Amino acid sequence: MKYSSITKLTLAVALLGAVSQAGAVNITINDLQGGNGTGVGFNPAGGVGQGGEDQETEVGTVGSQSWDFEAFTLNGSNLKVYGGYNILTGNNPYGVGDIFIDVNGDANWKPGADNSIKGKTDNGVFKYDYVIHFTGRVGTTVTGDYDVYSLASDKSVSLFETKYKAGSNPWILDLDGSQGAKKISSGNLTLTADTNWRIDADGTTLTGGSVKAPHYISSDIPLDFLAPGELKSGTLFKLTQECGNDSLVGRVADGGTTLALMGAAMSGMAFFVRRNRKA
Ligand SMILES: [Ca+2]
Ligand SMILES: [Ca+2]
Ligand SMILES: [Ca+2]
Repeated sequence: MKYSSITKLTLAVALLGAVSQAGAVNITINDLQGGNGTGVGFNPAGGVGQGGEDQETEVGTVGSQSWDFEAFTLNGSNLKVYGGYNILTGNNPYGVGDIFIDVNGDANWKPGADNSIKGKTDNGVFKYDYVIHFTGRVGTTVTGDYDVYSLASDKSVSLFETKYKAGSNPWILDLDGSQGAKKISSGNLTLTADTNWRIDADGTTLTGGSVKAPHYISSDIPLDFLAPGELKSGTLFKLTQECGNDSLVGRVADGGTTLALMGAAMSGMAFFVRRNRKA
């Protein structure tokens, strides 16, 4: 049976529609640090929403929207960060951390992996595989430009710790001390502000926004630097601030492989459509 170009195009568009509806998922999981920061609208017992991460900072810290990381979402192979904390300006006096990625399930991301606050540690402790490292850092601000490094899981990669919360460690890559970090990609992240109290994050709800302290939604962070097959169930993302006030953890759930494949299928279909337009 031979399809006409128009039929092929219709099929491709229908598939694109189906994929885009099913594609975006909130992958946030609980950071496993008990309790909650103290503040108006912050329940001492813990946060709300997916992973209990909304209206939540770590115990003993300031609980407020301006310190709250809220969610990681994944759409195909694009990662997004949601938070009341402004990644680009930071929140005086503490700037944003790097986004650490584990692709083989051996990262020691849970509290207790590194109990001390001694300034630096190394990736023999944490075993992350990649890091999205923000550049152009001046004081608490970053430009949104970032470089991506693949990381050796040993002492050849040095990491800065947070100042106050061991359970949120590590903070950022210590580039000067890291022969085992290899630059493989780069990009730029921008933010969109939403001042509504309640917003939708890919089918889940985030709260606490206002004109004074909005929700900041990052642009897509393409994960196409990962090797084929590395974006799958169990792949994990981790982010915090210099103080460690809020730790945000995302992990691709079971069925995530399907999600990633759908992302790949979507790219394939876009190519298919373009080819047919030329014909
Ligand atoms: Ca919030
Ligand atoms: Ca939070
Ligand atoms: Ca948290």
